[in-house]
Amino acid sequence: MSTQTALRESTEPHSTEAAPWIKGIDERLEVMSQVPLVLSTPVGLLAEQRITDKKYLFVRNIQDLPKGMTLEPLPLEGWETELVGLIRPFRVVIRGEELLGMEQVEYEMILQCSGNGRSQYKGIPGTPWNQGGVGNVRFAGVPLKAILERHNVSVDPQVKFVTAEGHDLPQGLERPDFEHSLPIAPVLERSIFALKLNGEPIPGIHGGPVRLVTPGLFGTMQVKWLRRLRFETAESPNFYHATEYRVPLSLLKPGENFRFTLANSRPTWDIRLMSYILAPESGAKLKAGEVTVSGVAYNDGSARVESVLVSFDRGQSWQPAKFDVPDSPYAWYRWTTKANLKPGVHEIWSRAIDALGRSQPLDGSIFWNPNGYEWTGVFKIEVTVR
Ligand SMILES: Nc1nc2c(c(=O)[nH]1)N[C@H]1C(S)=C(S)[C@@H](COP(=O)(O)O)O[C@H]1N2
Ligand SMILES: [Mo]
Repeated sequence: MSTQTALRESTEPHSTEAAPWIKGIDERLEVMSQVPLVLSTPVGLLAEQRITDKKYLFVRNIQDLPKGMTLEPLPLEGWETELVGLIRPFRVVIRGEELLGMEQVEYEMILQCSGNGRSQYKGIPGTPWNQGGVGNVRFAGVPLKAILERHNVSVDPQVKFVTAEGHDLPQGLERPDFEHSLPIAPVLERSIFALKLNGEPIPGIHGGPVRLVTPGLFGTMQVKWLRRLRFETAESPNFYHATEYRVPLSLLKPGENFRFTLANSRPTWDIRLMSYILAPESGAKLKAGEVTVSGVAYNDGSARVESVLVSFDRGQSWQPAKFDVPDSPYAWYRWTTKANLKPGVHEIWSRAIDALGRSQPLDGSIFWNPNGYEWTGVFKIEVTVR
């Protein structure tokens, strides 16, 4: 067995033995793994509010931080994050307390695991995400740029990536530690040392007291329990960055073998265009007549979502949904539409299109990739009308 295979298996497994429920989290969240903790949100719960409450927000740990297994905040006092690498001075320590006195910015934004929707690609190992690895939240904190300025840090022009590490450690010695490299441009433009989630100190389970947050990027890039940032010329060769959480640059056939290299693949950085039907839920039984269908849509924030189309006849015809444009480009758009449904079984599909002409493929499997990331296919539910 190659090392690579051994490592791949180590990320799947997930123990399902009972562990104490985290106090305050809604008990309808589905446990996908106990160790490390992975909780998925039934999508119907997301329909209730524009901002996803912490009690409904999905949890995706690759590594647990023992003291972070709580919905309560962790103390900011004494928390330190170091900056190292190709910077001058060559090592700078940022203390939690100093961040409180600095100007804060807030982003309403999508938090979404890049493995969300994985179970729709057929036959892929790994956490079998349905569609519950997503939420729309507000993260607030201090821009990294302001922190660099305050400490008179100069970043070498050769720096292309910032690699972020958390205080969490791998579950076993045979496993590598989790980290990710982010491109320097969005990091300097919009990354924050986030201190707050939805207006309150970030809960331990969501990466408090300090999390590196960069709106527009997938969840895995939002490194929790921030311990260190490395300013580097190259992407990290770390397993979670160089093999996992990557997609091929070319389209593959489902099941095709692929050996990831840094050159033939890219990290799951930018959030993919998506739409969801949140109500009714798939499997619902409805009364014949007028039915209201509602959901959300979003992309990476680089262009407006221009339309959300809904089909009741498996894509033969589409009707435009009404939607609100959020103030933040990184937040989700909430949409709604109505239709008259006759008795029978109906599929309802939703599809977003953005200002860059990007759209959700009718068959999402055309983006099949070995680890099943970045599902971007048309969202489909089935309902029974009586
Ligand atoms: N330090 C650290 N950061 C992490 C992780 C982790 O295991 N350790 N999991 C990542 C993944 S894969 C996702 S999808 C998001 C999930 O964020 P949440 O648990 O707050 O919902 O956190 C990311 N940041
Ligand atoms: Mo993730």
